[in-house]
Amino acid sequence: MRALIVAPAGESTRVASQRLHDVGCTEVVVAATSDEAMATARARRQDLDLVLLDLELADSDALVVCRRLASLLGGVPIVACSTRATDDAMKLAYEAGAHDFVAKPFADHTLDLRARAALRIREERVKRDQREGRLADWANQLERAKRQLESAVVIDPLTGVGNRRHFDTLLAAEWRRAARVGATVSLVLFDIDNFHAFNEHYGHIGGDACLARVATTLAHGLRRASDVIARYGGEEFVAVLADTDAHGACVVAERLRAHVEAMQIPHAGSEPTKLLTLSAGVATKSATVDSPARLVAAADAALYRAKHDGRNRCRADGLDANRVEIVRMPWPRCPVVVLDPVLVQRVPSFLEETHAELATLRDADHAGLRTALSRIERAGSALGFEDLVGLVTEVEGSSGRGDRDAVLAAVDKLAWYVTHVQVVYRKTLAVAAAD
Ligand code: GH3
Ligand code: MG
Ligand code: MG
Repeated sequence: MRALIVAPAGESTRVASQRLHDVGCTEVVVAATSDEAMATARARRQDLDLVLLDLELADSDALVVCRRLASLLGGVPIVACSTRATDDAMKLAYEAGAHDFVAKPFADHTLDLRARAALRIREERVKRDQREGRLADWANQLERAKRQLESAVVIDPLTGVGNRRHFDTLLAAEWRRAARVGATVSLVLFDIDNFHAFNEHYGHIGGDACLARVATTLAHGLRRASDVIARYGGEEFVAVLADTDAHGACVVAERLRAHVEAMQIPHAGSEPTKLLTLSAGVATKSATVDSPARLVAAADAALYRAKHDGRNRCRADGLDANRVEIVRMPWPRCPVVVLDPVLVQRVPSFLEETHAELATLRDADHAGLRTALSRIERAGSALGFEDLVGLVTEVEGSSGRGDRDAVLAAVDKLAWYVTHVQVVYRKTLAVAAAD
């Protein structure tokens, strides 16, 4: 234990120093002036356990020094001492941050007992801080492990793109969003051609490396932030294309097919190109009248046709993909927010709850509005919807001014945002391209 005595040099200070030694302080530093005291406290703030402060410092106001020491040293107890042990003096010392007060001259054992009690408190505080530090470390480690686990649940480890489970959740979420806004969802199923023969010829390790390369090419070939690629299973991949019609989906499918062919990965067992290629099946359904299962089945049937027609080509449900003209489609100007895939379970319910809550807010009073808005802002910011802050502020500002029309317009704007926002669950790809 280490102590700092702030007191003018003299007999009383020498006695105090001896008593602090006697109660277990292995080191006692004496500072005779306030500057010296602050300098020592700053230099030794990590290893001081007790301060004895004489309130009759000659060079400055001891209560000011007491306050500064208390704020600098945090949990280190300060025992004030003075020859003027009046109620007022004690009250002022406690208010300035002192932990205890001892009258001077020190009566037999008084200082020893008080110093011992203060050191015990200090010891308890140090132990408590260490316990809390350990708990905080555990909590951080747990949080990290939880994130890794959540990520492992949705990311395919071989290819780095989303896995089948992620695809299922994502399609359900996108379907619900598309149903809200009356949009279509397109799906492209890709299947590598003759991959069984590839494995037989180049071995499974070569096959695995090839799958990772194809996944990277497919993921990088997507241009809209809202398009997502996932591993559907084995050597099959799937792209979910939001707000994309059948023509647009065929254009994307054909572009990705061509990208994979352009990689020129040798495939001895694949006729006639002798290159690794893939086939694609495209389907588009309206979210208001169809179902995700029927969308997948239609894409699967189209993929079967692509294989049947000779592989290395795209076929679309109800369309001849080879005759599709490339037309410029206006991209609906929905806000896009890119979020971590681990949030895929939480975000849709947040958006739906907020959508429902906003519908009830048109008749709410100022207080009701504030409560609901602060919940929306807090929950939205925690998930990563940064635009919500500005939109909520706009409603609050209008409400504060008592401008009813502006409040309704701002609530409508907020409702439009949560209805239309396009959430993309994507991690930055870190898949190394293997040779
Ligand atoms: P098709 O052109 O008709 O699609 O022929 P295919 O041989 O690709 O089709 P099939 O579905 O019969 O075979 C898929 C093969 O993909 C089976 C297996 O050898 C291979 N495969 C599936 N998953 C993996 C994987 O994770 N790693 C490797 N290396 N190969 C895989
Ligand atoms: Mg297959
Ligand atoms: Mg195949």
